[in-house]
Amino acid sequence: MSQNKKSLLLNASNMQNFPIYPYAFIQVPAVARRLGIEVVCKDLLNVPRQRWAQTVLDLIDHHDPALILITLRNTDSLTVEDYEGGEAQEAEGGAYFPIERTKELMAAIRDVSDLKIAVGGFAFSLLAEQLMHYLRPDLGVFGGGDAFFDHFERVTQGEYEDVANLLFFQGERLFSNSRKFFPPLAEAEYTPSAIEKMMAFYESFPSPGFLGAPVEIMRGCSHTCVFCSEPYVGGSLVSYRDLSVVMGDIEMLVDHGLTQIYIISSELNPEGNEFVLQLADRIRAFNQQQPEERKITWFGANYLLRFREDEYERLYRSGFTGGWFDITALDDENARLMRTPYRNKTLLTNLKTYATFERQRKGQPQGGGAPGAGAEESLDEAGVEDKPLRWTMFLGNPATTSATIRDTLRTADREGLPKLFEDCHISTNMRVFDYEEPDDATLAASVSITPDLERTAYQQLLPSFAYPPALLKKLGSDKQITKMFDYLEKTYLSTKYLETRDWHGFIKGTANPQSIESWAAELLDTGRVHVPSRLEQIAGGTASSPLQELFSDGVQDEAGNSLEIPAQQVVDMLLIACMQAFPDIFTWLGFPHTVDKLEGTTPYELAVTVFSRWSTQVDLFDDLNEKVRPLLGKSMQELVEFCVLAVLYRFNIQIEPLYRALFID
Ligand code: B12
Ligand code: SF4
Repeated sequence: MSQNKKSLLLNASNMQNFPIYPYAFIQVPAVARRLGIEVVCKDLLNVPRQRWAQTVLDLIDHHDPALILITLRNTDSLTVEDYEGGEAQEAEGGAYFPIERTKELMAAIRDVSDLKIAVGGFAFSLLAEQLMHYLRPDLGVFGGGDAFFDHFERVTQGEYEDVANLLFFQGERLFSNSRKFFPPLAEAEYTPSAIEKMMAFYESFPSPGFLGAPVEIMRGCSHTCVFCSEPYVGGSLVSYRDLSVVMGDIEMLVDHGLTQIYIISSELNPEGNEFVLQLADRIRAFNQQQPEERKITWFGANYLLRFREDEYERLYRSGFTGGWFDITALDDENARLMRTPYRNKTLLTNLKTYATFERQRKGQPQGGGAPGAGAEESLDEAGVEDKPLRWTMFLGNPATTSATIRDTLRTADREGLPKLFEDCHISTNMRVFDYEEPDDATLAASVSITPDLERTAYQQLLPSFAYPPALLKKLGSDKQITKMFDYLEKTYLSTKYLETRDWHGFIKGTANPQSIESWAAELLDTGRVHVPSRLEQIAGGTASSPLQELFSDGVQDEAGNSLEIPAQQVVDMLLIACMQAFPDIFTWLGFPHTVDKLEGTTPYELAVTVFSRWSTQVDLFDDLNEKVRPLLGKSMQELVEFCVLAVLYRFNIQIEPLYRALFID
């Protein structure tokens, strides 16, 4: 009797609001194909759950498989916002619980079939033993399925010994065979029919759509960052794929009209830049020989921030469109505890190189013209997106304390980083898993979320998030941590806060036309102010109509122009005149007292000044009032108060007692 060499591969772990064609649907059949085994793939995302059993039955009737395979890609989304807050409640199809969906799929299969079920995939591998008990499949496969398919015939006959990476039950006892990390496939992974199926999937899921065809170039990572499970699942030895094979897969994709490639690896450069630069050169050489519609662009999942400017040029000239990098903090102690491969000595230079290069690429000011000028291809071919220049940090990690943040803010400011980035994103917490052996403090600071979206004590099979224990103690709740990081990322780590200034709202909330007119008149009387004609107009009442307009209900003037700029001009004018009239008061406050100083100050510098003397805004204003009362009349006292508020608002300084330790040792 000839051996049945077919199996079904199902996926119930896709994400409703972020569907991707699982790369396992390309890789698993490719590994099996070498041994003459056919794998038929089916993603269940667009099949209603009540029809899963029937769908499986139809597939079994049609294909007569020997085994049913399931891929479990993600344990959860790793993002707490997907489980808490309004959006989670309203998520189409419910919040994202792929382990639960996979359990439901197991039950649906068991309802209609006695075939053995084998579960594998990244998430399964991460929690293999626990998931064997929870899902109760017949077999589990850790990591690569190479040995599983090498011994497919034996496995289907129930002979499991010596099959690397296999987990199975005998009675109630769970056996877990020795583990082996397999390198990426040495042969082509794609076939024309696999490509067609992938594109049919994206046709049925237009949003967010096709992000690029995945092509693996290397596997494993030699680093051990605490927040990352990739070395645990992929191994600590980096194995490289032959670039000719990689290019073969890419060419096949291009032949099918797919020119957008998603390069798969743990990092593009875990052991140095040379390999990925060689890939860039190969792609560039390929692109040079292609007509426009066949030139490829490629995105690299993650990369370590270790490229020189000329190396970035080499990458981007080949159609590279970027990737992510994972920094925890600008603090070596935190980096050491989180085991990241970054230390400030080189990280700061590399961050600046990155920011400078990106700014040039986007044609923003900051040295030089567009890089690559005179090069054979313009970098613009890589597609210069109009997104803000952003950096990200895993600052909400278990090792973070107030001191970590203080060092990070101080270093960022000293190095001028906030001015280089238009945005910053800080992860406020970290997904916890048992394999990392979290300490008691981390476990006590962890929350797990049930499928009913209730919080419960830590259980790693549920989406589980640890907030920094030291910050929880200091700030009192995870909400406060989120609020604080949101504030820091906008104000002290990027220029984002500038976009959120609302000067029209500010002036309406802190002054009125009469007060402004009398301030202007009194300022002129001091004789110490270099008077802009507009201030004279305001003082003389001739500007009263535009001034009245600022305080009307609308946000636009009669001609339909925004009132934001006129509002800011009036505030600036009053502030500058006030600094000229009463420089001693500004000096006493430690605030800038000239235009140059105002423009040269950073939010961080001002925050340090403020927090070195006051912990609340009330304290600051009490002291200020005491200082100015004997010196100035009522109206000028109010003006000074208005100007101090304007300076605090301009730099987005929030004088919260809890934030003091982030600036002052
Ligand atoms: C590229 C990538 C993306 C890209 C995908 C682009 C694309 N076109 O495919 C994008 C950015 C879209 C993405 C999105 C997400 N991703 Co992602 N992604 C990756 C990355 C870097 C590679 C994924 C990949 O394709 N790997 C190759 C595949 C095939 O590996 P695999 O699934 O493990 O399968 C192998 C084996 O397990 C085996 N196998 C698989 N199944 C089975 C079954 C059987 C029976 C057998 C025998 C064998 C077997 O065969 C494969 C070859 O060895 C990984 C990290 C990494 N380096 O792996 C993260 C990773 C998988 N992503 C992750 C996450 C969390 C997500 C998101 C949930 C993020 C989010 N909040 O939106 C979404 C999920 C989207 C979705 N619908 O599933 C996490 C999952 C961690 C976890 N604990 O669950 C990872 C591990 C990143 C990380 N370090 O945390 N991702
Ligand atoms: S270097 Fe990257 S892939 Fe490697 S462990 Fe750290 S985060 Fe994970």
